[in-house]
Amino acid sequence: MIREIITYPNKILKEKSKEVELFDEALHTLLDDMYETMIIKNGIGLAAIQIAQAQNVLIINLPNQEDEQKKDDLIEIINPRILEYRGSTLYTEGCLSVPEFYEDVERAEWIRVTYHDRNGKLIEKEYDGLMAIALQHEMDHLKGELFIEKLSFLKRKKFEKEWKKRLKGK
Ligand code: QAP
Ligand code: CO
Repeated sequence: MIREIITYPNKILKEKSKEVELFDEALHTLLDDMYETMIIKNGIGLAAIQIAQAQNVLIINLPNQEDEQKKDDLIEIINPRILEYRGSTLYTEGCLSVPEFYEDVERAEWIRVTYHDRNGKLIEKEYDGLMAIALQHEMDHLKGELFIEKLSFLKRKKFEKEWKKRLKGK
């Protein structure tokens, strides 16, 4: 089922998500709905809070080297923890909850994480490149944070100006 994506400045996006306790059918339905919703909206990552579910659940589905987005490459992440950060990198980020705005954000370039899959199996992995960036972006959603809150003062001003202009236009 396709769900509605919550957009800025909806206060739901500020909620802190809670740990998943049960790896049951309800969780599987949530993950399936998140995937359907993300794909229809042309996303590569989505956190559950973006469809108003305050649970520590996120999905990431990066395009492959041929630039095709394959469901085989979908990563479902439950209750993630970052154990270690290394380096830093700059990437022009976007977010389905802040449509049509993109800006450079600085993040760690390498992370070591643990998380659970949809069946509750514990996984430990290291990520770099776009996967590391996407995972940090999505994990910020679980804390109630958006990428626009990580911008420098001047870039944040630029965002506020653009957003106000857009509200007037609509
Ligand atoms: C998070 O972002 C992310 O404004 C996922 O009009 C960010 O899927 C992962 C999107 C940076 C890696 C790097 C945004 C689609 C999708 C828009 C997204 C839009 C249509 C954003
Ligand atoms: Co986002």
